[in-house]
Amino acid sequence: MSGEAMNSYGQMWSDLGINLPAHCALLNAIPKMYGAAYLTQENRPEGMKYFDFVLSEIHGLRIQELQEHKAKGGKVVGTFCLYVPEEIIRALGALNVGLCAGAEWGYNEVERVLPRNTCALIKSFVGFKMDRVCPYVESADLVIGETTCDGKKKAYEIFGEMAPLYVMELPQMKKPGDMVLWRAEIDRLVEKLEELTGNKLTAENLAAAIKEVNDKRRALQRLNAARKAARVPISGLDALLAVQVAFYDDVPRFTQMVNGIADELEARVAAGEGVADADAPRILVTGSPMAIPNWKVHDVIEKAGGVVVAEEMCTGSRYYDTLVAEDGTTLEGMLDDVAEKYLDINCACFTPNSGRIDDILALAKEYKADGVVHYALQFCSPYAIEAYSVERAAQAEGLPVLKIDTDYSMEDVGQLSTRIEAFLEMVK
Ligand code: BJ8
Repeated sequence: MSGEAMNSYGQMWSDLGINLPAHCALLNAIPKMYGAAYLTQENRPEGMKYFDFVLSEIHGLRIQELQEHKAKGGKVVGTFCLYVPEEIIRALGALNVGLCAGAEWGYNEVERVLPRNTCALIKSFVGFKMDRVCPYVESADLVIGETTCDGKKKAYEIFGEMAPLYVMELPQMKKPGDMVLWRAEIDRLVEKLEELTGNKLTAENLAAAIKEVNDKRRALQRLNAARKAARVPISGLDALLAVQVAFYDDVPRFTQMVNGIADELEARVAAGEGVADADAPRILVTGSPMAIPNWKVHDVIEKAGGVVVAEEMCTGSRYYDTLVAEDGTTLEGMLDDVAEKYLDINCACFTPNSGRIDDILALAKEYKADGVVHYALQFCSPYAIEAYSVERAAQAEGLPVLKIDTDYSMEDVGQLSTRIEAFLEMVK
C-alpha cells in the first residue's frame, strides 16, 4: 500500500483503535512477502491483477467498505472456520469476514497467555487481537467461534475476554444424533444473528443468500477445474490466493472476477498454454488451512519446479466442492440443507474422518497428481496424526507422500526446499 493510501486510511484505522506503529510494520511486511512469492511468477493470468489490487488494499478499501456498511446500520461478523454458515450471516444482512490468522504476530504477548507449543494459526489470531493490528476483527460486531480442535476451543475462552464472541457447538462425529445436535446449533445461530442484526430470517432472504454463495463456490469450481488440464493454466499460488480472498471479499464482485479468470483459463487450456513446464511434477497439497499471507509451501514447491494442481484443505476444495441445495421451498427445509452441506465438510477434528481420505484420492486421480504433500501446522494434532492414514492410503494407490510440519516463520525455508526438491526429483 502506498504512503498516500496509508495516510488516507490513517483516520479510519485510528477510529478502529488500531495500534498504528505495529500495524504500519505489518503493512510494510506483507507487500514484501507478496512481491517475493507472487510478483516473481511468469505468465500469470491477466485476471490475477484484480487479486494484486485486493492484496494491496487488504487493510484499506475492504475495511472502508465494511465501515460504510456499518454506517448504514449493517453488521460485520468475523469467523475462523469453514463450519460457520456464511449463507445465514448474509441472509440477515450482515457481512461475513474470515479473520486474520496467517502471520506470526504479537507472539511475545501471546506467549504470556498461551503455551509456546500452540499451533501458529491460533497464536496468530490471538496475537492480532492482543496487538490490535487486524482491522477486520476490530470491525467485527460479533466473532463466531466453533468447538473444533482443543486448541481453538480453549483459546476462544481467552479470546472471548477481548472481543464479542459466540461459539457454535460442533459435533465430533457424523452419526444421525450428531446431525440433530448440529441442526439445533444452526437454529441457535439464527436466533443469535437475528438478535444482532434486528432482521428476521425468511425463506426469501435465505434462498437469495444460498444462491449468491453457491455462485461464488461455482466460480471457484470453474477456476479450479481448469487445473486438471495437461498444461496447467494457473499456478497453485494464484489458485490458493483466490480461495484465501473468497473469505473476505465482496461476494458478487468476487464471483464476477473469478468467472473472468475462469474464462481466461479455459481459453488457455484450449490453446494448450500453461504456466509450468509440460513435465513439471503435479502436486496435490492437503492438510491444515493456509490463511493469508501463508504462501510458504506452495511457493517452495513451485520455485523448485513443481506445480500445485489442487488443495484438499479449507483454503481449497473443502471450501468450494459442495453447494447448499437450491430447491428448498420452506425456511425449515432450507436450514436442513444448510446443516447438511456444512456437516459434510471433512475436517480432521472429526472422528472417523475417512471422507477426507476419499476426497484426497479422488482429487489426486481427477487432477492427475504425481505426488501428495501433506502439510500440518506444527502442534496441529488433528492433521499431524491424520497424516499417517493419508500416507498409507495414498501409498496404497502408488502415490508418493511427503509429510511436512511447519509454522509461519521463514526459518525452515532452506530445509523445506531441500526436502521438496528431493521429493520432486523422486516423483519425476
Ligand atoms: S474446518 S481445518 S478451519 S477447524 S486451529 S485444527 S491448524 S490446531 S483450523 Fe480448521 Fe475449521 Fe477444521 Fe478447517 Fe489445527 Fe490449528 Fe486447530 Fe486448525
